[in-house]
Amino acid sequence: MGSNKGRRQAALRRALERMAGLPGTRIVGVADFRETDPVAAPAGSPKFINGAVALETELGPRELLEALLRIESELGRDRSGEPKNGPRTIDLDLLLYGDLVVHEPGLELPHPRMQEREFVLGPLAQIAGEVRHPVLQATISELLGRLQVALRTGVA
Ligand code: PH2
Ligand code: MG
Ligand code: MG
Repeated sequence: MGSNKGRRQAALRRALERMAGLPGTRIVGVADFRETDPVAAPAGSPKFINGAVALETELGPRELLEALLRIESELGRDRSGEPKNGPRTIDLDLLLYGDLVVHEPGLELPHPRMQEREFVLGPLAQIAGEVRHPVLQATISELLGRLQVALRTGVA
């Protein structure tokens, strides 16, 4: 979850409430919100608040993705005219869905860039550190450790 426009914390909290209200869905983990510097975003973009949430759900991956996109628009996200990675009131990305590997238009699982992004792996490691990435075959904590070394040594 991320927000870098408007009332960022409030948007994340409202998104959590909406996710908890989805049919057949409950929240089983919520990472602390944290402020992060924008990555791969237009110059001068405001800082983000990022978080991560673990859900148990009876919704399939497509249904869940559609539900997340619907929550984004209900919370006021307007994608029309939004530059690529431009400021957004709320961004809800599906990172993992169990061990599922999917490459379909509009749905990629695991999220193809999650291992390159500290703002993703940091919160995710807090709630799912021992979960294994089904393609990279490393835990989220291991991926975070590797990324931090790469960022420190300038290899990334
Ligand atoms: N999301 C992006 C691009 N860059 N940077 C941070 N810090 N946090 C994000 O959530 C984020 C980003 C695309 O969705
Ligand atoms: Mg998104
Ligand atoms: Mg995103």
